[in-house]
Formats: sequence, C-alpha cells, structure tokens
Amino acid sequence: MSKQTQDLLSALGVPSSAYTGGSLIVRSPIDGAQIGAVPEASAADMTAAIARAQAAFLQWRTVPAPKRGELVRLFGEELRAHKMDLARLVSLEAGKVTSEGEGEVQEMIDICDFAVGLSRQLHGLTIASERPGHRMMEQYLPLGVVGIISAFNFPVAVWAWNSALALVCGDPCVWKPSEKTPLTALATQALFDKALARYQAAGHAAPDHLSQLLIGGAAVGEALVDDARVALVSATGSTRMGRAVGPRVAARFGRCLLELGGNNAIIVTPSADLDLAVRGILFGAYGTAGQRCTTTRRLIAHETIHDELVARLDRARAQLKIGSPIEAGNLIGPLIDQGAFDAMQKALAAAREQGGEVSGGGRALAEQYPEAWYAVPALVRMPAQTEIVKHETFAPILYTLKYKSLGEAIALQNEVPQGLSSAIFTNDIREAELFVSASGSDCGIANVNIGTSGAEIGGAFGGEKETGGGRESGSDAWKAYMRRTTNTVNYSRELPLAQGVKFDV
Ligand code: UN1
Repeated sequence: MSKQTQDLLSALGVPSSAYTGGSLIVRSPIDGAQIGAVPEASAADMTAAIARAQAAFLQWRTVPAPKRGELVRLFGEELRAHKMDLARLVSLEAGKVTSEGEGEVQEMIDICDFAVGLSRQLHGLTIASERPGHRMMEQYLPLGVVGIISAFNFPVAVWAWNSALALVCGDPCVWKPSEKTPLTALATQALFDKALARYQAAGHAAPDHLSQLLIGGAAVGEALVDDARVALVSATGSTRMGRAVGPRVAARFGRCLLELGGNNAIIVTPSADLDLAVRGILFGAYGTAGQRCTTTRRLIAHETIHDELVARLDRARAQLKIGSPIEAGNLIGPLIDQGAFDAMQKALAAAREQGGEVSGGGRALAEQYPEAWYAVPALVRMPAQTEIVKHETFAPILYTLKYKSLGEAIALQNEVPQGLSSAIFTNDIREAELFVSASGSDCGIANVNIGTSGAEIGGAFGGEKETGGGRESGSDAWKAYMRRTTNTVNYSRELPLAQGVKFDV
C-alpha cells in the first residue's frame, strides 16, 4: 500500500520530503497501514503564507479575468492528464471506491471548465438613475485572500469548487485540508503548481503564491480564521466546526461560506416508481459508506408502501459488496477511522434504545483488516423521529419512518436542525411541485425522482439552518468571492441630489 502511494505521489509530482519524516502520521483506511508522515506547518507559517497571498492579491486583481481563466484552464488540463493517479490516491487515502474516486476528480475538472467560462461572465448590472445625466452601474471586483478549510470525505473536489472560482474572481487561496487527507492535498497542490509554472512560462504575468497549502492542526486553522487579511473563509465540515469558525470570522467582520452537516431525507409517496426509488435510496444512503454531507439518512415512506419498500431496501442492503475500495466490484469501502465506527455504534445503540429495529450495522472484514474499520450498512426501522434521527452520524445508517399525509411527511423532513439536501419520489405532479414550493422542503437542495447526493457542479451547492447557509460551486455562487461596488457616474454639468434634496448656499 505504501509503495503504491509513493509511486502515485511521485507520478503526481510530490517530492518525498513532503510526506516523510514528519509528525502527522497518515494511514490508509483500507488496511490501516501507514502511508505517510507529513511535516506540519505552524500558526506562524500560516500567518506568513497569508502575507504572501495578500501580496499576490495586489497583483492578481489587476490581471483581466479571462486571463485569470487561462490559468484555471491549464489546471484543468493537468487534472485531465493525471485523473486516474489522483483518483487512485483519493481511494487510498479517503477509502472511496474506484468510480467514486474518479468521480471526485471529474468534479474538479468540471468546476475548472465552469470557472473558465465564468471568467468571461463576471457581470454586473447597469441601473437606471433617477437623475438626469447620470448612470448607475455595479461591478464585481476581486475580494481578497480566500481561506479554504476542507473535509476528509471530499478531500480535493470541494477545494476545487472554491479555488477554481476564487482564482478567476481574482483571489489567491490558502488551503488547510483535513488532517486525515493531507496526501491528496499535496498532490493537488503539486498539479496546481505545475499549471502555474506553465502559465508563467507562457509569458503571463502572474505572482507565485496564488494557491498555498498548509497542513496542520487546530492552531493552523485558527490562524487562518482569525486573520483579518483573509476576506473570505470557506469551510466545509461538521456543524461543530462551523460553530467555532463562523462567530470568529463574524467577530472581525470577515465573510464566511459554511457548508456543514446534512440530515437528508427522501420522501416516497404511493405513486412513486419503487424500482427507481430503491436505487436512489441505496446509493444515497450507502454510497461513499454514508460519508457524504448529502448522504440520505432518513427515508419517509407512505404507510401503504413503507413495509414493501423497506423490505426491498433491506434485501438490497444486505447484498452490497463490502471490501477494499480499489478491488473491482466492491461498492462499500471502509469508514475513515475507528472514531467513525465508534460513532456509528453509539448511534445504533441510541436508536435501539429509542425503539428502533436495527438490521446490519456491525463490523465487517475485521479478520482480513484488523487495523481498518469496515461497517455493514445499517437500516433502522424507527417508530418515530426521535433524537438520534435528528442527529447527523457520518456513517451508513438509514432510518425509516412512516407517514399518512404529505403535509406530515414534509413536516418530518423539515423537523431536523440541518437543511442541506432532500428528495421526493413521486409520479404525482401536485406532490412534486408542492415539495419544491415555498411550503415544501426547507433545504438548499430539493430533488424529484433522484436521490439526495451526487449533485452536479452547475447548481449552487449548500443548505440552510445548521448547514450554514453558504452556496458553493455553480449558478451565481461566484458572487461570494467578489466584492460588489455600486458606481453612480454624473456626465452632466449639474449636481442634482437624490430624493430631490436641496443643499444650495
Ligand atoms: C460533501 O459531501 O461535502 O452532491 C460534498 C454530492 C457531491 C458533493 C458532496 N457532489 O454528493
């Protein structure tokens, strides 16, 4: 495992000094083997990096946006050329099955393409002025240094959503990845450095330090969060992390983009195509071993179809192949570490105590991989939406609930503190429209006849309530990375005041 990791890292351009002899021990969740010992940065290193990023900003903000797009285009080329190696590394370090590792890198490529197009479309409006001989317009201008805090479960794609947009918007990035996935971060940074070198070699004036990676613990993160030169902190992770980060950034009037926990539900109504629903729920609940923020954690099924649907799901669940994510045919890889497995067991114990009937959920492959944490996906028939169901446990647990009226189902769906993703399976247009209406799902993502996870990059991604309110990726999410100015231009020889105010001596 470790030889394979070294070969990949060297193919991706990472020198061995970046992952040997350091204090941060990295283990593959596949078998628990050590695959790296990464040197860590200090808080002072972070502060110095922010100063370099700020200096880079002063130059980068003057480069025309379509020229900034060219850098992101080159980075997209590097990602295309190294897709399989980087995807493999994602599998080795984060435990994703092969197609999901490749999908993660594809998501990076897609956001690069999106950002390149966007680099010619950072439009403001022209606004009719109430005064003669005046024109009003708004412009979107580069914001400043963007700090990116990313999580282990999408160790590279979520960074790319942020950095691709930030770079075309004129903002240098400083990245603090999860301590569980520093190797994929090193590889991504190496590919970016290569793209930047090509860009500079082609004669484009660009500063160094447009993207910097700092691997370290809480103190490094805090130095990023508290530094007033960091104009935007984009943080992905638990609600607990967001609660720590949000108020600190707000205290210095910085901008925050939070993408925190989800507790995503699928409602299945009597008219639904159950074959489709079973497939959508299976991938949503158990894909990525339940470790997506968009994972389906709750099924709310009409009482007339609940038992049949849940029985089918339970049969399919038991057939999901658990095993090494790099071996073909396996669909469920390991949990990231023992902490994740323990949290899953605690949640299942609480669910039993609260009246749940649990299928699956135990440890798998313990003999083959004594140092790794594979879990049998769990399905829990719950009598009601109890406390544990309202809690996000980052593991493959699906709670099932019954409903009588759609109003009740939507109320259950909305009755949790999180508000990221949601879905309805129905062939009744009234039910579908109600679900996506103002009185329907309260989440940032509300889908029809498709599961809760696996969003495309073209849409704005994020959610409400304890999910944090941020939007990343597509649509107009780029606006978070720019500052808007409103300009009133007087081309007359008079100076009329707005609202008809007179102020003449
Ligand atoms: C996350 O889990 O933090 O929609 C992001 C999805 C992916 C992104 C998930 N495109 O499931």
